[in-house]
Amino acid sequence: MLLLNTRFSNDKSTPGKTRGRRARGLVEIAQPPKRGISLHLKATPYLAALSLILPACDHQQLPSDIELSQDLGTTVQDIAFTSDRNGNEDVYLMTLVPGNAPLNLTNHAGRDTDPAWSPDGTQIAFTSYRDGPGDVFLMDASGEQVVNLTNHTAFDGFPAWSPDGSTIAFTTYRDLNSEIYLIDIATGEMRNLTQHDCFDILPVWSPDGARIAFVSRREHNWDIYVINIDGTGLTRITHDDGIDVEPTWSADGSRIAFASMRDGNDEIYVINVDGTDPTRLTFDQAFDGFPAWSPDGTRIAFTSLRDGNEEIYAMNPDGSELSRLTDSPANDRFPRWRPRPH
Ligand SMILES: [Ca+2]
Ligand SMILES: [Ca+2]
Ligand SMILES: [Ca+2]
Ligand SMILES: [Ca+2]
Repeated sequence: MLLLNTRFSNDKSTPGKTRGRRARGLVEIAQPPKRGISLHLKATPYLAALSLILPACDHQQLPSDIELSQDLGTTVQDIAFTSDRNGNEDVYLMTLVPGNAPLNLTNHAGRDTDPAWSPDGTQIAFTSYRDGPGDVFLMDASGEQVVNLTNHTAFDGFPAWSPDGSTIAFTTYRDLNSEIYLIDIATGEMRNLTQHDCFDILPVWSPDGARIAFVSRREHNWDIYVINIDGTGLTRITHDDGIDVEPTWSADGSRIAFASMRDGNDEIYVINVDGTDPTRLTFDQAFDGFPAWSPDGTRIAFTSLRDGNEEIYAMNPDGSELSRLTDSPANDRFPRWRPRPH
């Protein structure tokens, strides 16, 4: 789940400490940002009691002894992700072949997180706090040519790159409530897409570039919405009293995977873009969040605390064939698949 205003913890908190720290952050998401406090979204594990009895289901039971595996069952692809394994948050790149250690792309003392690939796989947009309360930066996939794209005193972050490569959508607090803005990379021209006085966060582009899915609390509950790029056609996708966040489109554009607490703890779900057939994919009492659908449509990567610290996993879009992709005592989160060259 998502939090604002919390710091990445370098200590290896007990689940109880983690729950308390992040629960405070979840409360803060509803509050206006305070001066000097950065806006940042965080995983919120264990908000439900750990003793919660999960509802019975006929879903395939996941194996309890998942081996570390970098065999995705598909073609080799790279994943950018966020980790604090070097002492502070940086954006890393892992190549999913055995023996390859993740490469630290940002390697900066400031917080660097939330990678988003350019559609040709040559650049990464990311959120960095190195210049203040959060800006969208660009860099080459090698970590070079770092540029501050937004350069504004208010928070700007959570970038998403348009499929045609021309535009980046991002979350911004410059209007004193969070909105989704679109910025033309070449000209710097910006447009407020959401224009609503409630929270609008976490944009992701549809594969055809025509729509953006995002998260809003405009109906007093966190839900997934879809809107056309011209600002028309706003549609609410999720209709559940639980917190529904972190959308990611399927490659064919027909479905959206997301994270939700609707069943009492953070789990990954998938739903048709018309709002029908919500289906739960993960069944673990630990935190599961930050889903990312692979460009070839065959896998969904996500973050989970099921092995005691945040690691990145991948599964089929029906929840089967789970594999773990990272093996570090640090927090590894926010996976984003590198697009394959066209
Ligand atoms: Ca850093
Ligand atoms: Ca808003
Ligand atoms: Ca879970
Ligand atoms: Ca880890």
